[in-house]
Amino acid sequence: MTAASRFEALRKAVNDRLSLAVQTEWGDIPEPLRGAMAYSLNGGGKRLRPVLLLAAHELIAPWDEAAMRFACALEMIHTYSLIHDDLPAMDDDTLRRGRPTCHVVYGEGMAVLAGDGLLSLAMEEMLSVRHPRAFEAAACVARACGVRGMVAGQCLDLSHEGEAPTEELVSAIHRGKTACLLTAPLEAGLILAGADGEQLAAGRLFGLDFGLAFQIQDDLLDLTGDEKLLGKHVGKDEAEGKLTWPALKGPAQARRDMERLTEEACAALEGAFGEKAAFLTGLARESTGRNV
Ligand code: GRG
Repeated sequence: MTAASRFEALRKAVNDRLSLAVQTEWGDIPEPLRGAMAYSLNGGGKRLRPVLLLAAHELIAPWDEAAMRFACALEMIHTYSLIHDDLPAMDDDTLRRGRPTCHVVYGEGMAVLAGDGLLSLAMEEMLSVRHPRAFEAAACVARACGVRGMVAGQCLDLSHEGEAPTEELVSAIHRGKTACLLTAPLEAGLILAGADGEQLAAGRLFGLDFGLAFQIQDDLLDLTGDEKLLGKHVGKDEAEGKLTWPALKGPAQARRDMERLTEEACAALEGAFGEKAAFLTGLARESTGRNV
C-alpha cells in the first residue's frame, strides 16, 4: 500500500466513523446546535490529526476502537478551534473548507455553542473509553488544547497582532496554536498503544517539529496558495499584520526553516522506530510541498 492510499484509507475510516456518530449518537442534541456541529465537523478537511493518532498507534500495535474514539475526539477539538477562530471576534472569516463558515450559516451565537459542544463532546468521548491508559491520554489532549497549549497560542496571536514579529513570539504562537494539537495525536496514540518513555519522547519531538513546519507551510500558502484548492481566503495574514514566520524571515528562509524542522522531526521518529516510521515521515516530508 502506498503512503497516499494508506492516508486515504485512514481518512475514510475516520470520516465513516464521524458520519455514523452524527447519525446514530447525536439524535438527542437539540437543533440547530446539532446541525451547526455536524455542518462543520462533516464539512471536509484533511483529517490530519486523527490520521496522525491512528498512525502513531500503529507504530506499536494496530489501531483499535479506543484509538478511533480518540482520533474522532481530536477532529472534534480541531473543528471547534476552526469554528471559533473564524468568528468575527477572532479572525472574522467567511470561508472554510470550501464552504461558508459556521457563523455565516447558523449565526454567531450558535457557532460559539457549536464549538463549545464539539469540545465538551470530545472530552466526554475520551473519558468514556474503557482502556487502562485512557485518562492519561485524555489528560494529554486536554493539556494540548487548553490554556497552556492551543488556547494560549491563540491568545498570543490575538493580543500581539500588528506588533513587529520576534522569533521568540512567533515560535510561541506557532507552538501553541498549531504544534500542540499536532503533538497531541502522537502522544495519545502512543500512550494508548503502550509506548515506553523513549518512544513517547520521540513522538513528542516529531509532533512539535512537524507542527512548527506545518504552520510555516500554512503561512507560506497564505502568501502564494490557491484559494479554491485551500477552500479558505488567502492573503489575510499580511493584510492584518499577523505574526508569521515568512513575515519574520522572508519566504525563502521560511521554506528552508520548514524543511530543516521536517528533517529534525523525521530523524527523531526514525531514531526510535526505524523503518516503522516510514508512513509518518513520508507524510511530514510530503506536507512541505502540500497545496491544501
Ligand atoms: C479558537 C482556541 C482557538 C484556537 C484557534 C485553529 C486556530 C486556533 C486558528 C486557525 C488559524 C490557524 C492557522 C491555525 C493553525 C492550525 C492550522 C494550520 C489549522 C488548519 O489545519 P488543517 O490544514 O485544516 O489541518 P483542515 O481543514 O484540513 O482540517
